[in-house]
Amino acid sequence: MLSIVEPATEEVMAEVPRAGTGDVDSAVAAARGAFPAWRAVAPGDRAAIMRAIADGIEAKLDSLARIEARNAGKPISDATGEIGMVVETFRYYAAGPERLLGKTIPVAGGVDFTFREPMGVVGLIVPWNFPLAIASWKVAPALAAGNTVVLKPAELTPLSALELEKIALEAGLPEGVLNVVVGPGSTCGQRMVEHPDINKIAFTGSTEVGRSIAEGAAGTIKRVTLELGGKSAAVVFADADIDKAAAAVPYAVFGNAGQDCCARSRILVERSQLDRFLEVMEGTVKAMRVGDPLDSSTEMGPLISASHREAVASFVPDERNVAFRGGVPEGPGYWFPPTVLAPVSNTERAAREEIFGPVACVIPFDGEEEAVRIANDTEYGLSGSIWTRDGGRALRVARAIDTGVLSINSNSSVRVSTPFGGFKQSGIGRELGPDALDHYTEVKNVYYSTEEGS
Ligand code: TAP
Repeated sequence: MLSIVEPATEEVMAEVPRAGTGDVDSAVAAARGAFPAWRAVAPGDRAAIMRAIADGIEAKLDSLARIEARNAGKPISDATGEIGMVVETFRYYAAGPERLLGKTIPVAGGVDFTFREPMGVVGLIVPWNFPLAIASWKVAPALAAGNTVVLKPAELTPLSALELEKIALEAGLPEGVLNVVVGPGSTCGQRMVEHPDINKIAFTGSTEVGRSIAEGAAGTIKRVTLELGGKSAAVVFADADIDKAAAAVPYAVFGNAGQDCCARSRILVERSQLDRFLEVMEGTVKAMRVGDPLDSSTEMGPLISASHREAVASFVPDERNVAFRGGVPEGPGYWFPPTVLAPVSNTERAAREEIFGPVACVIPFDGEEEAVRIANDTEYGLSGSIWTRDGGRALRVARAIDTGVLSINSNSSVRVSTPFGGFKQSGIGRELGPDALDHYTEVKNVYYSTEEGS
């Protein structure tokens, strides 16, 4: 059995059976068996089942949010928003089955047209930071396109995925179409990657594991989409509303206790406004409410585990570079205070590696060219923000930064209807929006001869 721990209390909140590679094989066999019938379900009927799943999740929104808040240690207000997004994601992709449109292409001697076919069995591997939200970004388009699914949640946070499996069955999803396997990545995840009967792997997690998945998938030429790490920049120009930016930007690093691939953990501030920016930011960070995830006023919870807290702490070995910090509760829980390092050079370890915790690096710059150079001086390219009142500059810099998702005068990263994913070592492919369906279908081209007698 696998003990599921609540990071805010360090207590076991549930025990679940732990799968091995044989369970992966059984899940793949079930998914393979269910595929012909599921792909043949009429598009309107598939859409109706997707909508029923959304309704089922919505009916259990409060209990799912509570599971997520306790198991992932995230504030209940965030968890409630995330489960709301899961509902929205299933509703959005419920339109998918009836919109998998092909093309007709002018050719000589006949008619040529394309179909968007399901891939078959898709293996979905997700992390612990946004457990059900990230699972839904994959499960919903995969099912909409007519695939069957083997879903592996992170061992630390499997409870909401197990609930989803039950809700989907109650909503009318046929047996075998969605199969949740709770087991370690090193065995069960690896088996999925190598399994000859899985046609595609969609993965969210670290760049290191993403690399091993790309290698493992090569053996069977599996399709692979990867959503990986980030080291994104919030670029604050001197002409921005500095007070507004300094009050907002901390939430783009300390949200989800920094365990967010989109965290803008490098805060680039134009040198002439550095002092004012830090002054306002300090007030915001010190006032941040860090504590019980189930308290509706909490803004930041604990880290996911003791070992992860150790990894985060290694980026702050002493107080030398610490400009200021927020507070944490006393007692049990994997707490780490919101911490701001300043001034930091972009060559330092804390500015180069993904910390995945509540540690922000404030990096001064002089002028637009240097801002773009520093923002791009990273192996990652997932998200980012630009804070300025100059519209032309906002668009110039947005085009110049090599990253998949940018927001101007905002921390926003993810919406159900817009594409999300990374440049460079932050990943391959896009989730959400209309683009995601492309990643769960193969294009088939058919030529029909119109020659006489054919
Ligand atoms: P990982 O250690 O990469 O784990 C992610 C998932 O992969 C888990 O389900 C894990 O299983 C599984 N896994 C581990 N080793 C595997 C292997 N060899 N083969 C197949 N699967 C394997 O990441 P994490 O620590 O959970 O999450 C943090 C990372 O995810 C950060 O780098 C973060 O940036 C990234 N992330 C990215 C995004 C996007 S959208 N780009 C979103 C969230 C997080 P177990 O944990 O159960 O063993």
